[in-house]
Amino acid sequence: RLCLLASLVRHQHLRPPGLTMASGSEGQLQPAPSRGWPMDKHEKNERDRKSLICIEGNIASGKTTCLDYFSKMTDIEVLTEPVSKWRNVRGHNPLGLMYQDASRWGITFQTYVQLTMLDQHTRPQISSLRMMERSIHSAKYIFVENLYKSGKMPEVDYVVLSEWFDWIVKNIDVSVDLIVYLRTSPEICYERLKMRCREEEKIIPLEYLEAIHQLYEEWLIKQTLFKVPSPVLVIEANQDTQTMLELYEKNRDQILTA
Ligand code: DCM
Ligand code: MG
Repeated sequence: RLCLLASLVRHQHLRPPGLTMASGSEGQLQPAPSRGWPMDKHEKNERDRKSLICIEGNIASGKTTCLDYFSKMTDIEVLTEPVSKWRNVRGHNPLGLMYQDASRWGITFQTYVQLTMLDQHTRPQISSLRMMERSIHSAKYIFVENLYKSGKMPEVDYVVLSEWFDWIVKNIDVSVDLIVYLRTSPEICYERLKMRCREEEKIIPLEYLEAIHQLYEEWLIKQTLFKVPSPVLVIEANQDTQTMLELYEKNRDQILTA
């Protein structure tokens, strides 16, 4: 499947408008990273026949619309971000606490995000294709990084979380076969955020979305900051819902080639 995708990438003319491969992966697809966790042969073969696509993008970039579209196909397993757990873990709301006071609660929330995303990555995969909203990789490279870079996460919190993350990547299979990056302008996300009206997110300023956007661009487009775990397919996603749905329809097969 990766070979097929690689050949599609090399033959630029096969790519419909609105879709590009990120520069760092252009024409030189890397094989999926080797899996560190000791697995017996049977288990490894089972996993190798299955693919994981992660839908990445800024807050309110339209990931849910994208996942909703693909969830209508019976042979795809869709895992959305476990936001309801993040808003209610045994009666506590770490997402809300993080937005109220990131310096105090950033580590608490991101530790829980890392755990719940690890749970998603390692859940037994039933169908041959799974789509996930974001990944353990963006949790670390985008959100934890942003908290640290903006001075809201103390270095010791950042280091401890990084140690956990590095251990996980080295010892557990959290590999990804394709990242689909929904590329939006922060202003568009800001508008969509206001419309969806999630209580905890009402205090998010435009500057926060700009910072997250910048990190996504550096990670997935420039590919200068951190390891990119798979090839990246970029979808320009500023357009309205109807146009986006048509774009997914038109490019369905190419996205699913992964
Ligand atoms: N979120 C976060 N840190 C993460 C992942 C998500 O702070 N590692 C937040 C951003 C949004 C919400 O969770 O407020 C998820 O919504 P969305 O999927 O629209 O980004
Ligand atoms: Mg979402």
